[in-house]
Amino acid sequence: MIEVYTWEPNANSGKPLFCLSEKGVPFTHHYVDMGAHEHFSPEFLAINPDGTIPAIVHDGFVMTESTPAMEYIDEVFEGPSLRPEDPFRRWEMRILMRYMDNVVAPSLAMIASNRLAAPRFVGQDPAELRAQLDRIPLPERRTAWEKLMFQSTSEEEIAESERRVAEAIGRFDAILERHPWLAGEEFSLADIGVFATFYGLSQARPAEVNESKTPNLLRWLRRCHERPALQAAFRIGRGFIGQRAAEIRQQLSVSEATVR
Ligand SMILES: N[C@@H](CCC(=O)N[C@@H](CS)C(=O)NCC(=O)O)C(=O)O
Repeated sequence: MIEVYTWEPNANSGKPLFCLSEKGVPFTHHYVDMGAHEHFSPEFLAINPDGTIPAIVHDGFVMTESTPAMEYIDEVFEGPSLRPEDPFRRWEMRILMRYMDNVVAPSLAMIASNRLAAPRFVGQDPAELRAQLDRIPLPERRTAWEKLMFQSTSEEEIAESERRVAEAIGRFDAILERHPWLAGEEFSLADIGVFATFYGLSQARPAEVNESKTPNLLRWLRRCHERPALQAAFRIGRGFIGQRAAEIRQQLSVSEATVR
């Protein structure tokens, strides 16, 4: 039996959900409400002491890193293979997932959280904020939250994150000019890893991601959004990411797949 603890089908939480859906593997889903700080609750910390999501538990074996967890799922369960057979393509898949996890996703998260989360802390009691920080187990997450809570992210840091995201958009568009999917001719975990964070890019960054500047990336986004398994996975959760995904499909003229 496989149990998956995630927030909405978005970013790291989206990865195992998209992967399991693509493979057609049944699983038990537990919603962890990040807005209510449930990832720092004693119940969740007993599963993942780092207090990060997702967590995936297979027959008692706990996985807390979403990218290796996807490789595990692909290896252990039946269903279509999501890793290229060819060693070079598999290497490319892994390099792209690493680039996404280490460089691109943290940059996008920094930009989004400074825009959306940081303003919410203005005027709040500093002692209360410090108490909230004390509950965060990982020092790097604590530092990131401290910067948000006390608005101390520098303009240079934001600019560097913007530069990294712009570079990634160009890099992915160039790769997708050569083949339909990120690691070659077949859909793979690299597509899931990037799509989980990039699915809304044409809506969030229309000046950068559009028909004239990034035609290949846009075609790929449409191709991903068309996949019935990804559409189905967007329906997991409380609905607000699912609603957003539906709006993006409409904007991209992607039709709704038959409900499975
Ligand atoms: N390397 C981990 C990262 C997990 C992670 O950072 N998840 C975010 C949500 S996308 C999280 O739990 N953040 C908690 C926080 O910032 O407090 C993975 O890939 O699973």
